[in-house]
Amino acid sequence: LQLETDFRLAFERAEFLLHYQPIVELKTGKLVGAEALVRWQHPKRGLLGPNDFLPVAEETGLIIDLDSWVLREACRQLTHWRKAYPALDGLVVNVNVDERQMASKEMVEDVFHLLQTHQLPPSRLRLEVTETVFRSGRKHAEAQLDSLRALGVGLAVDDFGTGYSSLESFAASAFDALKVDQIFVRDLETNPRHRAIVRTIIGFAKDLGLLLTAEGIETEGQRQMLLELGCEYGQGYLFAQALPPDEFEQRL
Ligand code: G
Ligand code: G
Ligand code: MN
Ligand code: NA
Repeated sequence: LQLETDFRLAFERAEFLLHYQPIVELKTGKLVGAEALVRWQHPKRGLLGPNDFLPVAEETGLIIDLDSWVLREACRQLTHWRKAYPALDGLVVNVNVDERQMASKEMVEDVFHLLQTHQLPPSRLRLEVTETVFRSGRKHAEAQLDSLRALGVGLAVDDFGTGYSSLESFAASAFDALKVDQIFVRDLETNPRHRAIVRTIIGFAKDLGLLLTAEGIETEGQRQMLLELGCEYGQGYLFAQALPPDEFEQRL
């Protein structure tokens, strides 16, 4: 409960911040994007990661306020980077969106206003959602996804392969990207079953014209194997962990 009280105050005290994990082209290592990952600079407990406070945020419903803040902050940061580094014109920032935020009435309008306010090309923003978005009702979720796609923002399925997705949800969905979950990447070189799954996901993404990013790449061997299998983009400790904005800038 203390954590819940602290969490409410954290907004006023501006204790949340975003770190950015580079997303690169696997073949060249070229930076193409970044995933925004939220952190909480807690006055007593130090720097907390999402696993420490997302459960509280979800239970209390404050996840909607948090995700709104994250979306706003990511757009502000991206706009700043675009002005300061013209070479970053094509950089895409990925933002994680909780299923409850996805379902909220204000979501589509918020995104629309942020894009307008910052004069951001919509394709520079990609929202990551897990397959649980469909849990609250397929019709509503699909309508929300369609509205967001109509704005021109990217939509990625996060942690792909671990949810209870039916392939049916891709038949007519607005998703334009997939993120292969790190559990399949971790032992790609030693587990032929995971390799088979990754190969299948890559073929699936290719056939449906979806952009594919592999997560959790930690070794050069994994990078090589993903390249051989035909995966174009990736993120992971091999390239960089999630970095504070100033450290991210140093890599530009
Ligand atoms: O940064 P880390 O790898 O610890 O993130 C752990 C989990 O927290 C990931 O599954 C990620 O999707 C989730 N997460 C990180 N930032 C956000 C955020 O801003 N909003 C939501 N809803 N989830 C986030
Ligand atoms: O949103 P998502 O569930 O994909 O969150 C990504 C999470 O994975 C973040 O918590 C991030 O810190 C973590 N992560 C990113 N790269 C690596 C990696 O190379 N190895 C491991 N073990 N975790 C990673
Ligand atoms: Mn993610
Ligand atoms: Na993921």
